[in-house]
Amino acid sequence: MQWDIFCRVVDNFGDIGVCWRLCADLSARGEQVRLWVDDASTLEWMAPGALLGSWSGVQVLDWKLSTDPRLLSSLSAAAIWIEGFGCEIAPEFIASRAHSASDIDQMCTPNPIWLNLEYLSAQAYVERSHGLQSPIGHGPAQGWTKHFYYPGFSDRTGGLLRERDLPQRMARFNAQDWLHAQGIVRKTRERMLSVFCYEPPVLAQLLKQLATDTTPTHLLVTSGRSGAFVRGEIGRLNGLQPSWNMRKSLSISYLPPLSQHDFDHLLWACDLNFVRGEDSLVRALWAGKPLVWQIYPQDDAAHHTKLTAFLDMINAPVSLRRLHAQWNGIEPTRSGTLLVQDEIAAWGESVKSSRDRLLKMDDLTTQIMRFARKNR
Ligand code: TRH
Repeated sequence: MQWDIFCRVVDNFGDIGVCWRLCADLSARGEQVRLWVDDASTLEWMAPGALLGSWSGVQVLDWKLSTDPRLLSSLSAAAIWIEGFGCEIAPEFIASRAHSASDIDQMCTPNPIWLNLEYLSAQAYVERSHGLQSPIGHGPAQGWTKHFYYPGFSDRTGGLLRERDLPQRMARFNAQDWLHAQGIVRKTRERMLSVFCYEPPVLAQLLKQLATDTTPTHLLVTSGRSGAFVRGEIGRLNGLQPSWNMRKSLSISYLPPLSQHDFDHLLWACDLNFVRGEDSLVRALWAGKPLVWQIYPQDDAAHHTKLTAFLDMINAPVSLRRLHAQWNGIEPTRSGTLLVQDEIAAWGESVKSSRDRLLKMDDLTTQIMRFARKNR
């Protein structure tokens, strides 16, 4: 089938990250995908080759072209349209499809299945809203129907993105080799922590704890906002308390932007993963290692309820909930230990048992493809 997927990049990497992953997964299953995106620059490192057309089955197109009458008149009609995260398809694009076909053609080329792919949440409303219809009441597509499509963590949702070859990739993975290829040396007894975050208020507290811990720690800090914040906090600590890492228990490596494949490898190579947003959270679940999530903050603090729903879903132990409250600035900063070594194994168990349950569910791509076939 031919798919048109639409993505507008709001900020950060999540919108394009999820849309790209879906495109790549569909193409791996033999589908033909056009990705219309208003800012594709992130793909240069997230999916090397994507912009050059070297991913067979996926064509990346500038959003602006979705209003270009000449291009539109030459497009093959897609069976499915997917709007990523509430972005709205250009009226010109819709009109072109609605007006282009004569009545006879319309019979051969039915209206596209039109999905609005929503943000991931473990909250109860997701099950209620998944699959709801939204009839189009005006404009050239009047009479057509859009469906809300909710990813999620239960059988009554659209599921989670998970490529079919993920278990084989994980089985083949060798952490030591991968770290070595990145130029990272893991010292004996060293615990590896990945850091992908916004600006957690207790980061300096965590750094200080790790610097005095008897277990040596190596932080692998991702590029962009996370790297900038970690560097800033370290600069501040150096100024205030130059001897804060005197014991050298803490080592830090700053990573370049990684491809999505390598981002997975990072999570698989570490003993504990700090992740943020939604896509990296799902990848950290698949990694099956203890994880700490910095949720994307919303102005009305709606993310507090969303965070609790996730922690309930993974049946998080009390100590992990406490750390999440602090890492996300929901609870005021308290002095003391953030990472209690004895507790970390229990955090890993809650992630692993959730992963085992989630692996039994059909993944998002399988479910969308089934939905599309059923509704054609
Ligand atoms: O970047 P994010 O914070 O994205 C956020 C959230 O999705 C949020 O809900 C949304 O509203 C906001 O963007 C606009 O976190 P997320 O969702 O984990 O996406 C990160 C993506 O970046 C993910 O696909 C992994 C990828 N990535 C790499 O491929 N390489 C890297 O080096 C890094 C750091 C990330």
